[in-house]
Amino acid sequence: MRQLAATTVIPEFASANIRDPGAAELGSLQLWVPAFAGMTNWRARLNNRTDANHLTNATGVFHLPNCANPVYGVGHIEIRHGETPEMTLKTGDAEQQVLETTYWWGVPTLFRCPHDPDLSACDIGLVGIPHSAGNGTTEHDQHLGPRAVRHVSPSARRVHNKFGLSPWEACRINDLGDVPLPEVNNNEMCIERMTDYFKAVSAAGVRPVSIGGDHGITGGVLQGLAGAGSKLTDGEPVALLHLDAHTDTYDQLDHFLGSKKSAAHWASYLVKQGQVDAHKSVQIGLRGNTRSLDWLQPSYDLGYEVITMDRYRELGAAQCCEIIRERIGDAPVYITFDLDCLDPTIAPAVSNLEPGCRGFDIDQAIELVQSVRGLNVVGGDVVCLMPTKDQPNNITAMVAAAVMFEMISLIADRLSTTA
Ligand SMILES: [Mn+2]
Repeated sequence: MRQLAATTVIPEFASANIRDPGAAELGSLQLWVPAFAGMTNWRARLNNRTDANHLTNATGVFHLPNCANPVYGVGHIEIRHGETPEMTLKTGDAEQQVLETTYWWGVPTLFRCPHDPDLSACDIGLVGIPHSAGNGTTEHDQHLGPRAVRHVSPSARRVHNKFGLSPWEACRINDLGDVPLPEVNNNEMCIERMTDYFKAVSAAGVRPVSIGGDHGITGGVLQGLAGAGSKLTDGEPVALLHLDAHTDTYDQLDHFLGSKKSAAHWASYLVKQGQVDAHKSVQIGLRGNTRSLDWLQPSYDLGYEVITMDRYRELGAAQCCEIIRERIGDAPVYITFDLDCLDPTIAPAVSNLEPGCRGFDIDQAIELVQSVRGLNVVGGDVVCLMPTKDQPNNITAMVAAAVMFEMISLIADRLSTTA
């Protein structure tokens, strides 16, 4: 959140935005001012005017159509020929700004972005995928994840200090809403619905950051987003940066508790179908569920680079980041973040807790996510949040929002530097 003083002077205003009134007695002047979250209007006046009449003319109220999004408010003001166009812009609503950053105030959207399902209206689309049937026979309530993150994300950080970036100002970012999944308990139908949805997202060139949902959603998302016919990846499979306690390549199981394209299978079938290039992909943080000693074999067979939690500790973070970047190269990257890669002390409300071996702390996980900075990140998801385990303080939902913010910032950073 950019802090605004009660009065903000915008010096470049003078040269950039004046239309010289020329011979006319009155000319007009347009204001283009960045809109910040919390701003509903701006008041402007000309500093050098003293008489009341002129002041009346020179005071405009600029209604910003959209508070949380990086649009520009447009105002109009009359100016006399020859007048010094130095302006003072006053923020009318410091109190409004306080309200906008309290999570419990207002109608909750993801990061308080505008809810707009129009795919032509954004560069980055935030999407809820309320799905549990890919793993839900044992772990219900992952479908409540999007609602839980909408609840807390207005209080998430607004700027990325390390990148020196406000993603909301750098890109058009909207909450597209939820993928409609009326066949709630029919996993295969839901996966098809997701695929159709993300085909449209890809065709629009929108880069999605989703909140699940069990990990089965990644199958639905990437069937739509990547591979043959994809506009977003130029027909290519994606390189996957996959942070997880589990391999999700359970090829030895024909189905997982009745689900075929399940939370345990997506990382396998996407490779076989050509939406993921395992030879450019990395699975990292694996530490469970080790019921057999050959638990990693399917991932090796598929061609993944596999970095277990033990190997991560052996190699160290810097070398792991190097392996990731080298492996991905200039391929389109998709980041999938299973919250169970984090230690349960940090993310207690996940579907499949793995307490037997320490997981990542938040700095370690975010360092790995940031390792793809500058690469062609086409999207990401955060999965396996179980809000019903997240009482009393919503900490896992807040962590999920923090990871989403990293993905949003990576994409905004790339788009604003390559634009
Ligand atoms: Mn997973």
